[in-house]
Amino acid sequence: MSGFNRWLVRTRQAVEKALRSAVPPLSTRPASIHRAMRYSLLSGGKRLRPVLCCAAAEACGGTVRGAMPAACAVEMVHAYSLIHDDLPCMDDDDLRRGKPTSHKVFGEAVAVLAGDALLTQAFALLAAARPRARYDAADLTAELARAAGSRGLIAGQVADIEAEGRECSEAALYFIHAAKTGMLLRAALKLGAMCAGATAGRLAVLDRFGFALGLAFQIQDDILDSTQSAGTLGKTPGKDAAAGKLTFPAFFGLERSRELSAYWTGEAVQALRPLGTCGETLRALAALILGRDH
Ligand code: GRG
Repeated sequence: MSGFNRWLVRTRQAVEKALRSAVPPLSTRPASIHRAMRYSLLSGGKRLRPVLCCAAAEACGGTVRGAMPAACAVEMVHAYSLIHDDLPCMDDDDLRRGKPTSHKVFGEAVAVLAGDALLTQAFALLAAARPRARYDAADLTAELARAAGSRGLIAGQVADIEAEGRECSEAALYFIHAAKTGMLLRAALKLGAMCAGATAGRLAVLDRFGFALGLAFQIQDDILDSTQSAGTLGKTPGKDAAAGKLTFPAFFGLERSRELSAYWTGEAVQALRPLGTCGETLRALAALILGRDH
């Protein structure tokens, strides 16, 4: 196993352990909400955002341990967004990560509340974080709020819903995906760097990397969605196209989407240059993320 693969296994294990203890156990009343929170949070995602957060911390001289509260907070926001995105009033999905979606198992009311509770708990974690010099818990909280709020994730989701079945511009396509996918990836990287006390210059480097990585990741996701099976993806494929969603393959076709994915991958790698050898793990993660099949 390569040094990077060993790092990845170790870091993912540390993330899983931290996530398990970051939400109340089933013995906390009411058990139903904690069961639903744990079902979605601990159901085997790729943990890309927490791992990027930890790698960014190390690239800036910090530690995985120091970045862990922020890494868990970002994953909780991600888990909340997936629960809500799968609801009948949004994408109406039955399958996520190869398992029934939260509302299919627990009913809509508990699923909505599990998402709300995970989002709330994410900010509680950050409020208790003790980052290094330059930043405090309020800075971390503001960063995550910016990414998750109505100028970030939610902006992307609303623009996505409003674009459905309509003729839209290339700018609208980029806006939706830079917000829906890019904002949380950028926040994961910046929060990791902030936990390490990184300079504003370093944060800007990671932000540029996250922006390009987010676009490459989303284009790749759209391509996978239109070319892979439910078994590989762990979710129902082709739903976006069927719903008239504004995706990269729908707008540009598969061939051009593949070129764009390669272009933004190149931009992401280029953005890491100022980090020199400190950016090695992030570079390896970008290659892994963009070579994935689910
Ligand atoms: C606030 C309801 C709400 C939604 C915000 C994030 C989002 C918008 C919706 C979630 C669905 C979606 C298609 C998001 C785009 C980003 C993306 C491809 C998410 C899947 O991320 P992975 O592949 O998932 O990292 P795992 O399962 O590995 O954690």
